[in-house]
Amino acid sequence: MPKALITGITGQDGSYLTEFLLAKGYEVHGIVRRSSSIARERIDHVRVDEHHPSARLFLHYGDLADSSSLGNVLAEVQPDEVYNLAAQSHVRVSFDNPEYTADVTGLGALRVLEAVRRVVPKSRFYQASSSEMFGGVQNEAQSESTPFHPRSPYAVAKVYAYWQTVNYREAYGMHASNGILFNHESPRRGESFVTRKVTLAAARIKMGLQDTLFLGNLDSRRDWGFAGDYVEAMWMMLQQEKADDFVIATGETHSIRELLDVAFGRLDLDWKAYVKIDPRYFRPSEVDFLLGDPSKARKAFGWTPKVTFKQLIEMMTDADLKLAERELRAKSRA
Ligand code: NAP
Ligand code: F7E
Repeated sequence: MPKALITGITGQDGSYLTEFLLAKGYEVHGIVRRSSSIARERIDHVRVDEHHPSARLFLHYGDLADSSSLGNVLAEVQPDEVYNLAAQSHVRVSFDNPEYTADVTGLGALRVLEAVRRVVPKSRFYQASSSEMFGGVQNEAQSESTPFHPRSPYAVAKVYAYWQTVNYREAYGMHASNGILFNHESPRRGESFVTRKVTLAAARIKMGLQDTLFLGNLDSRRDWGFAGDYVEAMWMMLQQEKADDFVIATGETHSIRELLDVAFGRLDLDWKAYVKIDPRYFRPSEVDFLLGDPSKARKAFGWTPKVTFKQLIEMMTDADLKLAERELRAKSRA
């Protein structure tokens, strides 16, 4: 049975990748942080007692800031594939916590690479690289050959991790690949990212639980896809004979205004009546335009996205409406 180790297993992508790999017959191991509250709700539905003979999902304490924990878990698990998804992943927050972001998102990837090289050098390695690395590029589709111009501490840290991954491939012959993923979302997206913030607010407004939505820049454009489609691309990359770097995107770009149209429109609401601008959500330097060209991945291993932008935002809005209905019921019982 193939074994995979996932850092960031409790995050949006970690949870979809876990489901995907379990369905493919893998034994899945995840690194989790020790935190004061147990935040594992995204993977609770696939967890069974680890002592049960049929168990195929195992969690280990570790941290990307702690190399010894990474080496110890790799030595114990001996994975065939390592997916490095852990990061301080919020761009706005990275301006407030730049050093921490550099440590976890940048150096953290180096720590995982170095532990893999020392302990399990034959393992295949996936680095969660990001379209934020393109940053300042304007009005043209971004591919693997587009130069990077990072515009946040987060993006700078991801560029560092990207090049470490390339260097470990070239210097040590490791099977190490970068997936340069454009924004991908789902009903499990963190509530402070803009898609989820919008779909949750639209649903709560519909149920009378909220009357205003404060946002920042409504003019930026993103290439938004569905996280469930994108984790399949991560796995496909590691099945290639030769490691390489691939852009994963839909090839379509939409503004925050279009996002608002679809989410509020789904609930027969006009967002202009509820949205207010709060400059606190502006970023010191913004990425105005992202549009990915995924043709290299399509040609190499046939990956294409299945869920469209409209289907994605409607799926998220419908899921958040259920949550808002539950919240209203709980309130009326109290
Ligand atoms: P996410 O939901 O924010 O999940 C981040 C994960 O990293 C969580 O499991 C978190 O654990 C873990 N983590 C944070 N700091 C850690 C540390 N010091 N040690 C160990 N684990 C730590 O992110 P996501 O959206 O799933 O994204 C997955 C990866 O892809 C990230 O690296 C992100 O930067 C990158 N990426 C995301 C997108 C996107 O649009 N979603 C696009 C391109 C690249 P806790 O649960 O304990 O907080
Ligand atoms: O912002 C604008 C904001 O925080 C998208 C991460 O997963 O994808 C994500 O980074 C846009 C920006 O995602 C609000 O200014 C307006 O232009 O949802 P976001 P992001 O910064 O693109 C990349 C690919 C990653 O790698 C990251 O890990 O929306 N915006 N008003 C807002 N954004 C937020 N969060 N909140 C607002 O109120």
